[in-house]
Amino acid sequence: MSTNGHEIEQEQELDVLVVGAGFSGVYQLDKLRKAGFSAKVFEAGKNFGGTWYWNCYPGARVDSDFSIYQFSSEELWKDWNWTERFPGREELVKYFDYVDKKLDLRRDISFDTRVTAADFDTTTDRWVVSTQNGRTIRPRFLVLCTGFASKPLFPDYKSLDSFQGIMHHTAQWPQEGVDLAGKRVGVIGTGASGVQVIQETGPVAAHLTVFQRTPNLALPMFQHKLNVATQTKMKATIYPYLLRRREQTFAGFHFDVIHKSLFDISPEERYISFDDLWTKGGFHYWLGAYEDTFRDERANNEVYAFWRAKVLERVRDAEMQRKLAPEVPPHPFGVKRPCLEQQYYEVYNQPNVTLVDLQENPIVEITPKGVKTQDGVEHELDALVLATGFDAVTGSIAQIDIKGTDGSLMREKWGKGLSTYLGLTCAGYPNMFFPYGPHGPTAFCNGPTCIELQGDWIINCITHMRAQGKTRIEPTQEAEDEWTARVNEIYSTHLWSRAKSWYIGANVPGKRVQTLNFTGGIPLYTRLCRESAENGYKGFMIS
Ligand code: N01
Repeated sequence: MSTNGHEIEQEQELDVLVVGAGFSGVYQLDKLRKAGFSAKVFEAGKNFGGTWYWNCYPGARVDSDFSIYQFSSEELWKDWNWTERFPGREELVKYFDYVDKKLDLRRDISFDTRVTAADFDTTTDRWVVSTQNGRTIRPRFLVLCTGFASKPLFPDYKSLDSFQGIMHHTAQWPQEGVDLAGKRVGVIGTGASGVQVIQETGPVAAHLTVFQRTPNLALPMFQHKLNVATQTKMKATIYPYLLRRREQTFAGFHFDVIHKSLFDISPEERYISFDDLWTKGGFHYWLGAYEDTFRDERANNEVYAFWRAKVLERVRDAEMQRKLAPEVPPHPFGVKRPCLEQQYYEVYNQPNVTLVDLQENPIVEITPKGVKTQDGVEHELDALVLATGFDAVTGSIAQIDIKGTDGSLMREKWGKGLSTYLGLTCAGYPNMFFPYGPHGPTAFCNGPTCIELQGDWIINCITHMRAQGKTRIEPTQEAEDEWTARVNEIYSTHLWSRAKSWYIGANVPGKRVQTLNFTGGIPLYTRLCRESAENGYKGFMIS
């Protein structure tokens, strides 16, 4: 049998096709197999890791503590030890290798297999899924574990391709690496990717030119090494508590926002409290902040002022200070994702580093030799790093030609306004789920936490259908409209719209600006999902 000229594979009875072999896809595969389903994974990369496979640029590193940024099953954590509080990309790749061996995953995974299209066949209640390398498969369920950052965003500068030196996007960095030592390097973008490349490259480049459009309100990582003895002790005591605590906090970390106003305490107590959060490192100063930080601009200004004072202490030159930590906040603190830095600000004290503020002096074109700015200067470069981010959250799914029951493409449906039910499913697209995607807690949650909570919900749902002898599930339009209205309502009560960020699609020229995430926190999200399931999958049509 053939469709679109592709041979349909023998696995006519496959229960689930999972797309992607990062944290989410690996979790799905293991749990689906344990629940007795047949499952396969198609992965575009040549190895495990998803985002950790592709983002192999210099300095790539996780921004969550080791203890919670991993799978929560004891089967996996009991024999694994990390070497740093915030593990680097190489260590995460090794972790995936360990997980693969432990769970015997590889036999059900096809690497180098990019899914390009999926059509729902209403006569058989199966998806017909096609890949770039000519495969077609017909699973009952399709679980898109494509992550929030699998469609890189390239800047639309005039003659970008004319550059004659080395040029790569951070998310398409060559797996064999690129030696930037001794080179004249330019970096466009100062998001988390840009900051990591800059702090790694500044000390070794002949010259580094940073092209900054918006300063990153970066926070100190306070990295440290770990030893096995400490982790052995933690495993016997606190580990399970830390991992379970993730389900109880706003952003799925082991610490929570402080549920009171920062104006309920004295200025002295506030300063000491800010300093304490700061000293803990990581995201404590952001996701462990007073809750009015994200709703009340006056509270937010206090948080920004403390952040700014800390940064100014570290940067010597007044012009650099002005560009990196301006007196007037570029946007409210924390409504656009800050990143974790290590010696990032000290890089700007080096004589070989130039910072170009693109708000004052925009790029006019890319030339064969480098980057030309409006002041007429041509910044000559050997290498240009595009740290310009992603068509995030929806882009990962919308780039696949997914056709629903009425033949319309998912990207067309979402182009008119994002709508989902529970941030997991869509009306008109039966038997399809997308963990860690649009309208889920995604960008507002630690990755593995979100992936496990949503992943369990999906597997329980499919298990319920098998027990009932059912073959098709999709949300009603009414349930989807209600969910979408709820997501938008929760979003509108906070300051999130006050920064142009990937959280709301504002980073992509022409993309509709709207919330792409559920911003109500993990406890509320999981309660709403659980309530649907406990009420016979309320909001869904099952047949
Ligand atoms: O992408 P970004 P990212 N001209 O969109 C600039 C995760 N992550 O890859 O801010 C000039 O945040 C853009 O400028 P502006 C993490 O969740 C985690 O860095 O839009 N500049 C911005 O500075 C993160 O939030 C880690 O004004 C242009 C930058 O490029 C998410 O992934 C590491 C431009 C893009 O920043 C995305 O991070 C890396 C243009 N035309 C990523 N277009 C960890 O540490 C864009 N920019 C775990």
